[in-house]
Amino acid sequence: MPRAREAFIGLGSNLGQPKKHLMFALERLASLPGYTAGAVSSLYKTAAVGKTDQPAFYNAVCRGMYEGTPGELLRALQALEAARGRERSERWGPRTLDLDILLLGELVMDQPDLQVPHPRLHERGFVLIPLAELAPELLLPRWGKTAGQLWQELDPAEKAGQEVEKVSWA
Ligand code: A4P
Ligand code: MG
Repeated sequence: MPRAREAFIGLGSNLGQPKKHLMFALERLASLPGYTAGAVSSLYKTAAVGKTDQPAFYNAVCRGMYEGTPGELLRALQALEAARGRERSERWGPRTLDLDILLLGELVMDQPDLQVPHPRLHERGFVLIPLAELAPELLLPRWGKTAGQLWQELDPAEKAGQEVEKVSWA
């Protein structure tokens, strides 16, 4: 059995009833074999990044301990996405539920189907802001900086249009 690692998972949704999809994912994660749930960030309403002509997203980050391989965690997250009717029609397009592995302890891996830390984490307010809320002191592997530092240091041109607004989970 692999050793337990601290997992940070990014949650996103911009189709149907986003809060319900995210709450479903958090509930199911809490009972995922090998996963021990920890804190969940605030909920954020965020302007779509990448492909901008789509509805605003709801994003959050959760932390927990995961005892299993990275591939097992990816497959478990993809099963939860599928359970919410996720269809992969276009890259970066609208989705009912997107679950990304952001960090797995100190692990750095770069395989075609799985990169950890998440390769675009450092340029996205919808990840960095909730991550900084949950783990303000954590130095992220690969960058050796905190999430807050990465956000502050991000090129203003990349930051432009990345509105991130805290909203209620209720
Ligand atoms: N994959 C590789 N590494 C990982 C990882 N660390 N965690 C692979 C999860 N998956 C990982 O993902 C495509 C493939 O990435 C998977 O098959 C897996 O093997 P996907 O979820 O099928 O497709 P996607 O999400 O459309 O693509 P991608 O490249 O993962 O997109 P991103 O980077 O996740 O961006 N704007 C706002 N405001 N909020 C958002 O949540 N999300 C995206 C998606 C774009 N803009 C957004 C948001
Ligand atoms: Mg994804």
